[in-house]
Amino acid sequence: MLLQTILLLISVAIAWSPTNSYAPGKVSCPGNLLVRVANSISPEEQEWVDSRNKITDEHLIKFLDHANMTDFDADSFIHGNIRSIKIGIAFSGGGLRASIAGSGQLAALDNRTDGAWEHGSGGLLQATTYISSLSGGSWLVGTVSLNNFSTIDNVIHSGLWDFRTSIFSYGGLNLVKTFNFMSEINQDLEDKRQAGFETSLVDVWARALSYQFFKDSGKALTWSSLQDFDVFKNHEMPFPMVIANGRTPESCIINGNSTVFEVNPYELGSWDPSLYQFTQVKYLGTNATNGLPTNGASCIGGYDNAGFILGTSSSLFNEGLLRIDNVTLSSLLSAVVKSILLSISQQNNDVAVYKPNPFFRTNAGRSHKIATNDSLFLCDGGEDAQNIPLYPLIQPEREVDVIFAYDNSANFQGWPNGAAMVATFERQFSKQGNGTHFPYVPDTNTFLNMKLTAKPTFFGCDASNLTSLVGDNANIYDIPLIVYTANRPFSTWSNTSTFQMRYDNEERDAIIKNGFETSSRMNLTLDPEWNACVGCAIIRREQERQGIEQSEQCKKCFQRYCWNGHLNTKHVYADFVDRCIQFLKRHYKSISLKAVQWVPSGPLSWLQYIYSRIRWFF
Ligand SMILES: *[C@@H]1O[C@H](CO)[C@@H](O)[C@H](O)[C@H]1NC(C)=O
Ligand SMILES: *[C@@H]1O[C@H](CO)[C@@H](O)[C@H](O)[C@H]1NC(C)=O
Ligand SMILES: *[C@@H]1O[C@H](CO)[C@@H](O)[C@H](O)[C@H]1NC(C)=O
Ligand SMILES: *[C@@H]1O[C@H](CO)[C@@H](O)[C@H](O)[C@H]1NC(C)=O
Ligand SMILES: *[C@@H]1O[C@H](CO)[C@@H](O)[C@H](O)[C@H]1NC(C)=O
Ligand SMILES: *[C@@H]1O[C@H](CO)[C@@H](O)[C@H](O)[C@H]1NC(C)=O
Ligand SMILES: *[C@@H]1O[C@H](CO)[C@@H](O)[C@H](O)[C@H]1NC(C)=O
Ligand SMILES: *[C@@H]1O[C@H](CO)[C@@H](O)[C@H](O)[C@H]1NC(C)=O
Ligand SMILES: *[C@@H]1O[C@H](CO)[C@@H](O)[C@H](O)[C@H]1NC(C)=O
Ligand SMILES: *[C@@H]1O[C@H](CO)[C@@H](O)[C@H](O)[C@H]1NC(C)=O
Ligand SMILES: CC(=O)N[C@H]1CO[C@H](CO)[C@@H](O)[C@@H]1O
Repeated sequence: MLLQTILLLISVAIAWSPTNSYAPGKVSCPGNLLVRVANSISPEEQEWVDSRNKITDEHLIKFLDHANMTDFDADSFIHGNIRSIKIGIAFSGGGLRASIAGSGQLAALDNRTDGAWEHGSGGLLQATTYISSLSGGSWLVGTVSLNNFSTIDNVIHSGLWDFRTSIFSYGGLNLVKTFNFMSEINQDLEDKRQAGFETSLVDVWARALSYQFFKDSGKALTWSSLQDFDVFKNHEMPFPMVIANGRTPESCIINGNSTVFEVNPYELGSWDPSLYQFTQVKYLGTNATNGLPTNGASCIGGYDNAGFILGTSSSLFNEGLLRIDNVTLSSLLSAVVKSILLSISQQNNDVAVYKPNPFFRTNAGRSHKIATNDSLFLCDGGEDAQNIPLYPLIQPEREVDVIFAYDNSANFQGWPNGAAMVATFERQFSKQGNGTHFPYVPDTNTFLNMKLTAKPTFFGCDASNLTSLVGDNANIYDIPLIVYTANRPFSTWSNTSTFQMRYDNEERDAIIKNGFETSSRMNLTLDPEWNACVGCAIIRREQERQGIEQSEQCKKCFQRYCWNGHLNTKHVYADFVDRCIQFLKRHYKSISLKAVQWVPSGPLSWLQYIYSRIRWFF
């Protein structure tokens, strides 16, 4: 009994920072180098995915059986495959809007959600191998993953995700609560400094965020602790990843040439030629040269605080902390705030400083810029315009067959216009593309004009049309098919501002419901065959690899959902439509699906009719 208790305590301790606080502390080093070249997935990931495949195979059979596909036998197809089908899901950035809308989209794929099996795509999440996220999307994936792969319902009911007061004014008018919050953050930063580490604004941001996303504020919760969660060890959840952008020290410009980083439960690093290295995320903070602890330095644990990783991916927002209103702060409080602000390094407010740099003097990258500085600088994963985290999912080493890309960006009146897809498409042709491939997508005007954001759209439907993208060595069947779904108003205006940090519970729940409806074709009412079409997308690459002809049903689905390669690059009559909508909104405060199907009759209804025609222009 005692032994069991001790073992339990040890196993709990592994999951947390060795100091049981925000400060990193000494741990013993692993037997191997801390870095490796990015020419494959890590052995740990490989082993994990091999086991996960067995589980996703079985769930996928259940999902496909239930999808009511004609002329298709899921069991013999999946068991007869050369390799397991791998599904990836990506959640875009876009602040709390992206987290909240994304959570509804995710809930519709999660078989544990009420109604998802009956009128959503329940079970798809259970059949998924990878789930990637950035910025606001990472708050969603981070919350779910690090709370024991919780359901969205549980997250909401456990009291997390309370956005009634903004994180920038946590505690609201309750000065005692606010004071405690500020003092605790101040103490956490002090702890980290005392342990010998630099702090930046992202540390404050990381700590603040954690109060909304983790139980007991996740002070000592590490990102790598995912490795120790039973749900992860038993391969019962998808493999979570978050994205950040690297900044070469001498430039602050983030563009197609910047280095894209991913953080997964085992590693942090980049596939890009400018780094082409991964380091073990558990030992961040260790002084190392080319992956070897410098002068026999001991290794460090706890630097990879979970909030710190999410804060890095969403560093764009930490500027908000500097806008804390001096006037309304009591003098006591402002003393604490000042002490926090004075204690952080003032260089670049949107940049997370990782010092020591885990890649110091590594030399596999083509450009050695990142490896020569003693600090590694990372910032918001969406700052390079690739606001959907597709990058880890299109790495050929991961062999992903289909990606469900959820776009909750704000490009046009708070709605997405496919710009994130275009950015990822273009990047494959740059030096940094390094052998990644992404199907053809049109320009953003076409996205709007052809209503590719109005309902889910498939890209790269025929691998045979992609030969011009790949060189001689690459395999067209390794380019994933993309199922793109954009944020859309079904039952509520879900295009709230990216910087809105306060939501009351009704607004939050309405956007979650709308997200469910977005990813389920309005609970399957707009297309009762939707799950069959999803099934057709999932099995497409494997069918192509085996030379199997699509069923008539799948052909029809593809006619319905695939981008047909046509362009319509004209500017929409944005101004006109906008003015109409403003006018209509004054008369109709609420919107509903009725507006889409409205038959004109009675006074004012012609307005609704016009509205139903034009709103799908967006
Ligand atoms: C299954 O699909 C067929 C034809 O596609 C349709 O007639 C039938 O109603 C569907 N069944 C269910 C339960 O959706
Ligand atoms: C769609 O399903 C979800 C989950 O069951 C539910 O919350 C929502 O109210 C449904 N929407 C409609 C329009 O029925
Ligand atoms: C989802 O849950 C239902 C029961 O609620 C079960 O019959 C089905 O097999 C599950 N599907 C998957 C893919 O796990
Ligand atoms: C995590 O979830 C599993 C079910 O998925 C449950 O059996 C386990 O007790 C949970 N663990 C904690 C620490 O909540
Ligand atoms: C690392 O980058 C920072 C920020 O650009 C710069 O101030 C510093 O001098 C660099 N250090 C080295 C050793 O190059
Ligand atoms: C990327 O770098 C190359 C040269 O190294 C330059 O020609 C190109 O314009 C850069 N791309 C962007 C988007 O800045
Ligand atoms: C890492 O090395 C630097 C410079 O040698 C030193 O100042 C710092 O204390 C070291 N940190 C740890 C955790 O050993
Ligand atoms: C708050 O006050 C300090 C000094 O009084 C000033 O330096 C700082 O810029 C102010 N911050 C804001 C957000 O106004
Ligand atoms: C939401 O969308 C509507 C219609 O596109 C637009 O009129 C409104 O301004 C948008 N709201 C925000 C906050 O962007
Ligand atoms: C693929 O190419 C064929 C023949 O060129 C064309 O008919 C078809 O529309 C293309 N499919 C897509 C999805 O672009
Ligand atoms: C497929 C491909 O081009 N991979 C390259 C990615 O970048 C590294 C580092 O420059 C090269 O070694 C790989 O060959």
